[in-house]
Amino acid sequence: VPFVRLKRRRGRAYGYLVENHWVAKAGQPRQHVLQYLGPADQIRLGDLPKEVRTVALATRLRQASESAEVRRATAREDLRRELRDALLAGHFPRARGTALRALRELGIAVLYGELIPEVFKDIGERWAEGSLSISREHLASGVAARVVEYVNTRIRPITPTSREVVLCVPEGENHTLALQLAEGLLLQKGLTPLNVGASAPLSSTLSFVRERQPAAALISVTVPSLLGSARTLALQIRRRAPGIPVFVGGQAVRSNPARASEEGIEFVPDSLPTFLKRWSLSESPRSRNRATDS
Ligand code: B12
Repeated sequence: VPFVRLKRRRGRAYGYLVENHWVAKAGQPRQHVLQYLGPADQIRLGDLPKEVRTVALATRLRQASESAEVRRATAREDLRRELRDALLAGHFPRARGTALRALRELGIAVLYGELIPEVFKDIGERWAEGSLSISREHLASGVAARVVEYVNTRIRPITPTSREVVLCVPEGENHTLALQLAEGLLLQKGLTPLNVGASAPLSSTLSFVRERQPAAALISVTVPSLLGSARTLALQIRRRAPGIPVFVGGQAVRSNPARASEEGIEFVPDSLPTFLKRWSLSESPRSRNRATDS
């Protein structure tokens, strides 16, 4: 009869489906591995043959997944702290190394949707209360921009297409890190981000969108008093380039989640990875993409 054996290696348990064979010559049984089942925290009892599902095994698998959860949470906290410290120190190689480790261990959705915003929330609070100078905040933002740029160049799309998505902020908005995060997340989805960044006058953004006819436009707005400008930008895009879906998100939207969406304009209070995970381009009308002048 087969059974499951859990073997510990470097603090983590791994499962094997094994069977005992009687070895006459040796006068004792020998264990025979039928199948390697992977890390114990990832084994689901229901996937195993009925005859091996014991109460004791269920308990041990539950314990394994609980301690894996603790390990992940600790690793996440360590990475967040290391990233914050490296950014505040203005240390690019260390910040890049930590970001790459977070990318590997936690994935891009956690790095871009949780760690980086949390680190900057922390930095922003210290800056607001005066315990962090403007220079150090600027240093951290500058290094973060370079790190995100670096991580983005290493992203390989899952399913490449050539569809373009315009990324912009309303006039007067200087918080642009979210646009860079969106670049990486869109690249991963196989889309081509066109990040027009900050300080573009409204008219220029409008003619750009009209000319490129992207699959969508994403607007990020951080400063709450610019929420109105973001809405105007969205309405103008819809007027000048009808049919292009526009999404408005960012801290200003998150702090006003009741904002009603309008025809073709959606105010999204989610993080970028959460939004992009549920957003599928097939919902939006196909547009003419011009893969010219780059
Ligand atoms: C870095 C920073 C700056 C840098 C920006 C550098 C740059 N190139 O981006 C600089 C120095 C330019 C700056 C300037 C200012 N800043 Co500033 N800044 C910050 C800081 C520390 C981090 C912002 C950031 O990049 N966060 C990380 C990003 C990635 O997180 P996020 O924006 O939340 O994005 C997530 C979601 O919101 C969402 N999302 C974002 N965009 C979109 C879009 C879509 C479509 C969707 C679906 C989702 C989505 O997904 C993202 C995660 O995946 C914040 C503190 C904080 N709490 O964030 C203050 C903060 C935003 N700044 C603040 C202020 C006051 C200012 C200034 C007015 C300061 C001044 N007196 O000059 C100016 C304003 C300039 C302007 N008009 O824009 C205040 C805003 C307070 C308020 N509520 O009004 C904050 C909160 C600091 C504070 N605690 O007081 N700032």
